Amino acid sequence: MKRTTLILSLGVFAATACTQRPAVEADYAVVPLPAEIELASGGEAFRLSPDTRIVAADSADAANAAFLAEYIGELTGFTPSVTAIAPADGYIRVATVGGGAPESYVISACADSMVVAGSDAAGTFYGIQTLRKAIPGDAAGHDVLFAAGTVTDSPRFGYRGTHLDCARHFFSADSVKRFIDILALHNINRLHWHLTDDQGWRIEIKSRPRLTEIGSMRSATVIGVNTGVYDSIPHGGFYTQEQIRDIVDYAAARHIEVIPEIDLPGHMRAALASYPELGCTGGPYDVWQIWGVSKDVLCAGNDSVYAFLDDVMAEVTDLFPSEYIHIGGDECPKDRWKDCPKCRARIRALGLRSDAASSAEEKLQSHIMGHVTDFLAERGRRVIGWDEMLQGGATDNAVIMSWRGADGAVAAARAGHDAIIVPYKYLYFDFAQSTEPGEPAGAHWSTPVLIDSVYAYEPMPDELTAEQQKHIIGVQANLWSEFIPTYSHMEYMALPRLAALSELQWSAAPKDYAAFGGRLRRLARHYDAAGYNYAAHTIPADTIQH
Ligand code: TNX
Repeated sequence: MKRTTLILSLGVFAATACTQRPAVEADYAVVPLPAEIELASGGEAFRLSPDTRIVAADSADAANAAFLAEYIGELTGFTPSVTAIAPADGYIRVATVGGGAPESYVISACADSMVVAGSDAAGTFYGIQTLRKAIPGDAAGHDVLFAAGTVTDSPRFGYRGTHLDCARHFFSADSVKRFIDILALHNINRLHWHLTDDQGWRIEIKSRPRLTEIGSMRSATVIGVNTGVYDSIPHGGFYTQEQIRDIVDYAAARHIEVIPEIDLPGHMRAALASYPELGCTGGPYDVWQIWGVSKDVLCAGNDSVYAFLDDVMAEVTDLFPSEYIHIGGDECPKDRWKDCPKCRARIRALGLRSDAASSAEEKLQSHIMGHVTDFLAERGRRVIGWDEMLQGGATDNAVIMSWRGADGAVAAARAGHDAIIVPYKYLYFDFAQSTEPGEPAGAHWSTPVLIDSVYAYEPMPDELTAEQQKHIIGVQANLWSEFIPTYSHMEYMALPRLAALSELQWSAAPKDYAAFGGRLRRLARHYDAAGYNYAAHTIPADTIQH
């Protein structure tokens, strides 16, 4: 209520006190909703105009300030200059001041100036995102009035992820950068980059050139849901190591860590097509042209497979400085291992026996995952794996990504593992976003994921104790690409559901779908300004009588 009154009075101010240029009013209630917005009633607003300067004292602040200048330029048409010394008034100071929770910030506004103060460089960046989103998306040609007051904010979860599958369909390096910009707009700080799968290998590995020479190209793709009819159009592409370094840097500048996924020991058919000796039968294999779960997986009894994984991971860790490396572990049928003399011998040599909890083959999978985990641990990295990792027993330090529901996260947290919440019913954005006729299709094996159910989802399992809940380190949405062949379609699947995701990840406020709708409608003007492709019809309409 207080806010509404103030905005009305600002309106009067805008009409009476403005100079020649018309002004629009900023609104701090953005997506995701900041923890505290306190307006100074009666305080005069700060006016952002072409005369405004951005002040940054050092080079780290200047990097953040450059983003703010660019965002203001995109929205208003004028790009403020960045200076080291503050003028008497009419400036926005951007400063990382230390203290406070990680990634937190305070914005304060008064008539003379604004300050965006972060606890760390990421916090300052999120303050800038809030300031940016507070500006109406259709502010072109206008000054902007920021109500006097304070915004104090920090995130609920430290790991705020989105996954992008570039293996089933390849998206260009420029598209991936555009996607990273979208993540930044939503305060998302991890890109889980799915780079390898049965249908394509997308990361250049210099010591194993056939992975991209052969494995990055499939000669045709099945039409629809494994209909038996093929399009006879070759599909392929991969990221060179140079492109990958560039993407990692681009993301890091936006405080996003790129976590690569090399999915193993299943989902490896593109690698098997490149190096058939890595499979139990020796092939031949093709880069898969259909969807689903392939029975052909890496042979876990073959020493050269372990050497292969070491070689791949050596280059992966060289390219990606991320704290985590995702090593998959999902959907690995054991059919081939059961019949393979090398796998049988390895099971015997390791003394693996089936018991009530897991089969000998599941334990063999834990063995190969453990090998990679140890290799990565020696290089200071932690692994993330899909919740199937729990089946044969996961290594202590592994983070479990719970996709088949929240049960995997609950089991993981109880066993002392960190976990990330990604249940497909709520957070798989490759499912359609509405039930309307004509809704662009996505994955088909579950029901559509509607934005209101995403928003309403509470990610923290309440069956965990407070101590166990500390193991739930974050929340993520996944965008698989079997049925999403173009980047533009992918962007549409992501938006606006990423807005609801970002509220789960960032905000601890009680749910209020109507209020979220208002914030989302304003955010959608930013989508328009940036030219993003999004499902506008899923945004709740404004039902309040004005
Ligand atoms: C399940 S989630 C998969 C993916 C598919 C996805 C399609 C997971 C670990 N495995 O391989 O792409 O469903 O929705």
